[in-house]
Amino acid sequence: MERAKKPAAIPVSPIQPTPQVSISDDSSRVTASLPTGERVDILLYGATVISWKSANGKENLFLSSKASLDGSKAVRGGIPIVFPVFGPPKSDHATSRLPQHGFARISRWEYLGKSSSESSTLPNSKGDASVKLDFGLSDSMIDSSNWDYPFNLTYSVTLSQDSLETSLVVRNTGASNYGFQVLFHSYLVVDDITKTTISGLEEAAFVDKTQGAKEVEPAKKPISIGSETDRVYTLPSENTITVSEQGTQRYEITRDMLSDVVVWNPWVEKAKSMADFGPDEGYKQMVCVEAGSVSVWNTLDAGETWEGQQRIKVL
Ligand code: TA6
Repeated sequence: MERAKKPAAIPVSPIQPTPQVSISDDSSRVTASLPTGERVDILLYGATVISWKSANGKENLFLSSKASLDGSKAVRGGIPIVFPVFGPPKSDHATSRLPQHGFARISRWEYLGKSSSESSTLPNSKGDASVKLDFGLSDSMIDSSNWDYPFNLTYSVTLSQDSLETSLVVRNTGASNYGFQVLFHSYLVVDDITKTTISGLEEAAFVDKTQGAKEVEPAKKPISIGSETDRVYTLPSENTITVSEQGTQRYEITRDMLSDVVVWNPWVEKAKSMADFGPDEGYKQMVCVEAGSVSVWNTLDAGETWEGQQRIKVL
């Protein structure tokens, strides 16, 4: 017999799909994906992002076909972390015994965990819109014979539906101050470098490393690339950088506390000269647009903290 007054069913919202995070069986890499299909892969070696795919499966980061992914050397591609020195070590400085671009990209970081955004309650929501992965590196984890300044780094990678954010927190855990440089060495995929332009730098002076670090006045026009290009632009973090192809915007890079932007393409000869750069023609499908703070030494007093961040949005 039916009960006279059966209580109404309790409305239960459908379980929202959530981001998935996994660690490889050999504990060498962390993978995160959103319910909508975006995905990021990060090696614990160097906390190097080696792949960032949009929901349609399109790869946004260039990774050399000859890149070492076994921890034997810095990864040629993705987003290597440059810290505490950019470029060759400076002879008269605390970084003088470090390798080019410092130790962060060639150290094994630890995975600290994940956090995801609140599930969207909007109708037809596709679940969590982002996931943040944290990684840590400290002086106890490196060979301090070449850098004996106590530090603690926390590197965060946030995957959202239309962007990837990387941020670095630097803590001086020692008793004396020191200076550091930092940069996210992002290798972006393009279809054809000869049809690519970079805007947002028109008003910025730059140092041209292909001309012996010559200081060059602002070009007053978007950058196009037709030869080896290796430039350090200095401009306020508020300026957005846009990478376009055949007039269509492809990436937008915004920055916080990172007042330099390096633009690099090795072109034919330099690409061939790098044993881990492949294929030889690969320079046609990539451009490095690197947000950093490298034209000054960022000084941290004992106990102080510094944070810098970039966001690469796919347009
Ligand atoms: O960011 C540009 C740059 O400093 C270039 O001068 C070139 O050396 C590039 O980095 C790659 O450096 P790497 O040490 O990874 O070979």
